[in-house]
Amino acid sequence: MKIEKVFGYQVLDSRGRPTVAASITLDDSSVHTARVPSGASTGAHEAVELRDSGTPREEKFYGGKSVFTAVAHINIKIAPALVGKVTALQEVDLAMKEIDPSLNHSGLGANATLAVSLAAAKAEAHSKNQSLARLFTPQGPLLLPMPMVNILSGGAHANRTLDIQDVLVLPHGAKSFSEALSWIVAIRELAAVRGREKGLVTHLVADEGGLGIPFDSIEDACSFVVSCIEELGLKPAVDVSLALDIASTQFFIDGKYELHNAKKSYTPAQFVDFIASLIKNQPIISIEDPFAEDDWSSWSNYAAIAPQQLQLLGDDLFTTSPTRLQRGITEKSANAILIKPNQNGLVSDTLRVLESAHEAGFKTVVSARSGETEDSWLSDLATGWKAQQIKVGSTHGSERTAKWNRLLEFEATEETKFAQPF
Ligand code: 2PG
Ligand code: MG
Repeated sequence: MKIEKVFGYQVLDSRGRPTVAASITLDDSSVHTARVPSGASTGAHEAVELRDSGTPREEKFYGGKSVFTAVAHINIKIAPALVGKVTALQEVDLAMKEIDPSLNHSGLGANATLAVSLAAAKAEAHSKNQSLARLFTPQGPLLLPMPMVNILSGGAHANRTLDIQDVLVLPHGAKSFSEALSWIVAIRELAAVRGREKGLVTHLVADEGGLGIPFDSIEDACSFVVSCIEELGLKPAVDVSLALDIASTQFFIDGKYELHNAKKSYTPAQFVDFIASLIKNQPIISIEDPFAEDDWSSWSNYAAIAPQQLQLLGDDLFTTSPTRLQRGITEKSANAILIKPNQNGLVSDTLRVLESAHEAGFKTVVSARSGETEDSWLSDLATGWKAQQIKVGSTHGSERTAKWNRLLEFEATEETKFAQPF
């Protein structure tokens, strides 16, 4: 099938901030639309998200965050290069690289390129009469990813109620995706009730749908979630383990890790020890960004002493970049990578990063952003790509449940297997 029209426009994300949508119309008149997400704790090495701040296109009521420049790039630069071509993700991505050869997509904007790339993937799936997940796994059971789900939010997502960004749970003892999700919903509900009883603020639903409950110490936040897991009759470390997103780049200031709520300041070497003791004392199976995005030596120092079964996960460290992943593999900085398509800017290149990670024996977690939309392509990608893990925030907010519901749809209607990465 051929591409008849490519069209970009501005929509809103779950924080009410502008983001880019793109639609591709094929010559059978079908329309394939994709919307891109946006982060808050954004890594310095991510592909460039174009916003209009300081440009003539800036829309005054959006505080510089409008995306009309990126939208114009779709309509004026990308569309003419694609109209009339056969729809194929690889070709579309290649055409955009020819228009803007920069590695970080600073010319067109990664928000423009990703919107078109995703729409192209959806259009190609349609042209083959497949779902987006089946475009990548045409045959055999679909591998449903293990959900890594936010219970407590802090950092940039919840006005720093916690020094770290998230306390999440991994229900690795569950036998099916739907059982895993039922445990998570129960843990989040109970955490809300117990938090309220203790007089902690729980009215706040944070950016990713988690609970914004303030704790001064990371250990106390972890123990609180563990107590909820136990109260439900689930066994910590056996049924459900903790996962933390430390998002430490956010509090790495002048070479020191500054925990404001805990009123503590650590040198990198001291912070390595701090993380090591946290991991010893709590049933944590995965830790993301324990060290800052360019503090490579702390990463490899800790990796050398970390328990073997611990998932040491790079988000801001790798920013879904092939070169940064390569460095991490060489320096043995981590053993897992967070895969965020909008950190990279193209679907095909994001898949290549995931494949290189798997080849190097790394685990992969396909991840949403804190600013999301009701689109559910992420669930198709995580499943079709056999990522084995997915992170989309909590179980509140339609932009989050859209992803969970897509996975429940696969489980209900397709032949599936539930990934067991732990
Ligand atoms: C992260 C993400 C999602 P953000 O740090 O992993 O939780 O946050 O999208 O704000 O970068
Ligand atoms: Mg992160």
